[in-house]
Amino acid sequence: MSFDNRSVDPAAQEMLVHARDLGAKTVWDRHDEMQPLCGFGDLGLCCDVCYMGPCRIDPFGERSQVGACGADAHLIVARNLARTVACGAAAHSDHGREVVEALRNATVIANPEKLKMLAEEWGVAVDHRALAARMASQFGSQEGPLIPLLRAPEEQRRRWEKMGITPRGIDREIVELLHRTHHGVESDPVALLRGAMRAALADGWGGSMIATDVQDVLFGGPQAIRSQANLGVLEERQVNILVHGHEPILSEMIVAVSRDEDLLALARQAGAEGINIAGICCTANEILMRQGMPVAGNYLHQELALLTGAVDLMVVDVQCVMPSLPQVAACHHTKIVTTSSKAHMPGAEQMAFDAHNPKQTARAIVKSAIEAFSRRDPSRVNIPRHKMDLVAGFTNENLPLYLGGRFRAGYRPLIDAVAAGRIRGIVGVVGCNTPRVAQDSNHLALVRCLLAQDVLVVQTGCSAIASAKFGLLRPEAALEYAGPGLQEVCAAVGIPPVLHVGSCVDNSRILSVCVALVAEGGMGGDLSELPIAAAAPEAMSEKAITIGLYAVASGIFTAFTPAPRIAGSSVVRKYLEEDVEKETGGKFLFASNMDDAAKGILAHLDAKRKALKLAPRALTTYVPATGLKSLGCGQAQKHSQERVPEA
Ligand code: MSK
Repeated sequence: MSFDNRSVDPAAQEMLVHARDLGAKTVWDRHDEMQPLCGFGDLGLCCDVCYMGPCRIDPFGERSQVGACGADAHLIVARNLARTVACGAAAHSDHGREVVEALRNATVIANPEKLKMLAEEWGVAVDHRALAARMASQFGSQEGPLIPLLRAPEEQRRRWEKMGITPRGIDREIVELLHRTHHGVESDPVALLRGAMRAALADGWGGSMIATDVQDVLFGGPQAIRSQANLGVLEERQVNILVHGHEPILSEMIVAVSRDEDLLALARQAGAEGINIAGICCTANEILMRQGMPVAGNYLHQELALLTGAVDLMVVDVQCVMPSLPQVAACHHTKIVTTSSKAHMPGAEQMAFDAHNPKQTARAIVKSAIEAFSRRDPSRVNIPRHKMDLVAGFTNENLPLYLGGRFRAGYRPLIDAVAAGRIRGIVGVVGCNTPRVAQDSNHLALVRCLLAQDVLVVQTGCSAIASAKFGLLRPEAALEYAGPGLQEVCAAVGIPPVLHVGSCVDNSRILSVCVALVAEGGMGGDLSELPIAAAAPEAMSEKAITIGLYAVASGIFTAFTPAPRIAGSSVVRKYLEEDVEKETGGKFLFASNMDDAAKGILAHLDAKRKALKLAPRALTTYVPATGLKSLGCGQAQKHSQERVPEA
């Protein structure tokens, strides 16, 4: 049996065969067992907001068209979506709160220059405790506007003011949105969607942006760095520790103590040649960006990594961690360790993270992994050999240097390349994996298609890991995949055609790049005028939906697949795909396949170029979006695969 409809990654396909041989169930098996998925839920038409229900609206119009309280399909769909957005914003923002707390307690600051820059911006003394206190105040602020919001172009802020969606405080917007979805409060679906945008903006320009800034202060600003990705980074003869989740506070410390001489000696005593730390999901991205630590995989790799039998311990904190991990780990000797007081897991060992003494917790975790290594059965180890070189570590702060060199540092070279048509536009491709689509297939199809059309791609999260596994983060990828204009730019400055800018909270770095492009001049007055777009080709988590919504609220055209559960409401869909553009300048494209996503994005970039009166053609070739198929960009659909669940 072939598993190529589950993943296009050969390492994953190999491990899925191994999982079958071991009799282990993975997310794909469980997803298949869930078929058929609930049709009402999928359309967003099931309402469990109050306890008269759950009510459901018949999409065929044969039974009741309103719930017991009188809520119609549009209100029910909008309310469900709003609750999703509130949860996504809460997750990111609570991450921000945790790292602000860590900043307050910090004894070492890795990046004093950024601390100084932020202290100036936030109007406090150059002292990490003062900055942490001011940042913490943003969560409970009642009046606003949020301080980082002032980074947005004036025109963008004017739009938000006019719509009444300027975030006042991070917690306030999340709480108010949840209140408005309570039974019998907000009954206007469009007003609710605007409220959801307010909470999403509090995430993107608030919680997430604060998280990124604080992490840079605490652990250092990333620089371009080489590493490797995929399951082949696991080491047969070393103690393998996988870090998984999102907050880098403990994982940074685990990386540091794994170099302690006494722990290395302990590992040698146990028969290991060393200690290998690798990551999954966004924790992987955090320690990759700053330390160059290898990436074992993205979201759908978390169970597969355990099945190798080579992972001695997986330590998790919050978000995107499957509750199935202890059952999968039980196939081998692998320990699962939880560390957050917010995320316990039956079957895992809890080693509570002591914020005042993270080193002690990190050392205890490494010792536990060494102990587990001594119980590893080498005859049952099965590590796929697949791994790929990559370059990561780009940020809005270091890009000007890479683009212009020390003597011409700035965004002007990038703007000039866009203006001349060598670069057709810039697209942020972000987000998760989902078992609804063959793993990585949509990411790769879309990214390769955009590169061929001279589009510079910036990536975060599991999407960046997908590209990493397939070699798109190597500078040489420009020669292999980019159109002639983009190729020329990448060769001149020595960057890959796909820039990895970090984890999910680091989508704020993409916003900051856009702000810098507007500030540099010559490309319009707000984000909606730039030839830019965003895409989430394999969206899975609630955070992805919140990110999509703050991108749209920030004026960015956003292709989103699979669509959130909104098909049950023509009103919600029309607002998000059409009407919102008049208000924020951005809108969604809910494309069902990557050809449509690519065509929509390219048509949007071309329209923005035309409005800005930029050069209508690239130096060598310029292909209108309609030429996609004839140029092989119709490959997008060939390579992306909607997964057909197995019977
Ligand atoms: S980890 S939110 S699966 S990108 Fe940030 Fe990946 Fe999506 Fe989680």
